[in-house]
Amino acid sequence: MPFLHPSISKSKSHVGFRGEKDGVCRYPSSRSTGLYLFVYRLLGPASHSFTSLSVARSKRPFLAFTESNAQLLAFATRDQFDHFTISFSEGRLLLITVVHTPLSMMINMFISFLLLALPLLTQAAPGRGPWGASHHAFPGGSSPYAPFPGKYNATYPPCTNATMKVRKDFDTMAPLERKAYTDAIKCLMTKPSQLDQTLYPAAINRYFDYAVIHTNLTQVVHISAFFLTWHRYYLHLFEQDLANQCGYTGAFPYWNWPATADNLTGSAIFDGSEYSMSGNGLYTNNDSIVLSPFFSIPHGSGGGCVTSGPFANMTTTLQPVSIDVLITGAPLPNNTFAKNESCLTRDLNTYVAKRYTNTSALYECLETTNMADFTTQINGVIGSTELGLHSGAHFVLGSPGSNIFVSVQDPIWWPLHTFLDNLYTSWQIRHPNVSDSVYGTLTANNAPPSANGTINTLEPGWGYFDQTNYTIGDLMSTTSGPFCYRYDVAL
Ligand SMILES: [Cu+2]
Repeated sequence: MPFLHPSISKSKSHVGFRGEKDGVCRYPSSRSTGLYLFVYRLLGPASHSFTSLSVARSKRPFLAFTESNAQLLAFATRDQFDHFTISFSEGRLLLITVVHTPLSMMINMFISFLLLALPLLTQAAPGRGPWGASHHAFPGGSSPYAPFPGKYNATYPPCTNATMKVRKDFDTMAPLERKAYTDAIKCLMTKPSQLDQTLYPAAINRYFDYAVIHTNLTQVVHISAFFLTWHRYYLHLFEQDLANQCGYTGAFPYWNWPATADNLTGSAIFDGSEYSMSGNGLYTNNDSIVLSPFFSIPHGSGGGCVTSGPFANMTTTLQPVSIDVLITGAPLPNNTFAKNESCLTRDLNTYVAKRYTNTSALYECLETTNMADFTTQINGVIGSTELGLHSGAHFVLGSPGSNIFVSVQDPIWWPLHTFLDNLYTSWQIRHPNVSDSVYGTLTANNAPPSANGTINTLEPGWGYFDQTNYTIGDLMSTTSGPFCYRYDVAL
């Protein structure tokens, strides 16, 4: 295989380059839309390994991969950079791909499979490499991946019982407090979007900015090491936004899945009154829901537009994205952020609620003793024939709430995920010795393959809502750093 000097070859759909000698490659993204950047080190004999790599960027740091043998070194989505510069020396077998059309999906998948096959075709790289655990692989500490200096939390006031907020079960909140919460969400839907409307036409207001940012990062922050802490901070940002933009200072509620599983539409959260989170969708005679060739579930009792409660006749804009995109690590389809207006739909599903989000499933999850088992109880195993607790809660809702990419459009998403955060928090309290565990890699379902996350891994950010360089470890305690809250009842 010939190895090229730093060079760039560009076609309509794909830009890739690889190099073996010192050099710099620069590629601007300013005139392109839908860009995804993947930086790979191809596995090969150690004598040909890189001695340095730096990625300059002007918007967000790339995810850092410092473990040896890491195949995917960096990955960035379109809103995380506006140009990048790669410089390397004594390098070999580096491949950078910039992807921005549907054709690219095939190319990138091909590259991923090639990478998986490479260790078999070449001598495996030894355990120690230039990206071995040490940060000293980046001389002078100039690496964008180096830990940021100083602890951010010096700037936060101490969290005391007096300042700690308490998050509550939606069904136990006073009706007027529930209505104040949904009023605040509706207020956020009247605030203008801050996103580029040419890139994100679906972002019709500030509320949908949250949905778009979540969609854009879905392939990094689910079924990955970031999942629990990224969502914890994302909830926190939304809670703060309800206060800052819309004056809501009440409790940030959760949807108690097992408590409502037996009687969804009879519970305060789904009864369709003005004090609820809106009720079921109108009944439509849908087919059963096929999750894989071996796994389908009966449809729920709705399926059509939501016509009751605070979110009656609400408009959604993002159409569902296939779960295959998450499973394969393919780029998001080009039309992901197109404005596809429709009514908010729900298909409340008692079968799923009783089967996957019942009380015994909850305690089975809480009693797991390590993060790997906890994660499996929450999310199940993609492609298997069971759902986890959290994935089950999403499938209680029907579309769009069941779609991992675009579920944020249904406002019930916030209480749903707040309960997941309660579950995470309660598990941490029950298992203090492993409460700071991290499980998973830096890409959803490890596609494309990536390194394991650690407490020192930088979070991928929350779009424009927050650019702070938090590590996973920074977001593990609900009573330190940026957080100061607890739940009314520990599970
Ligand atoms: Cu999510």
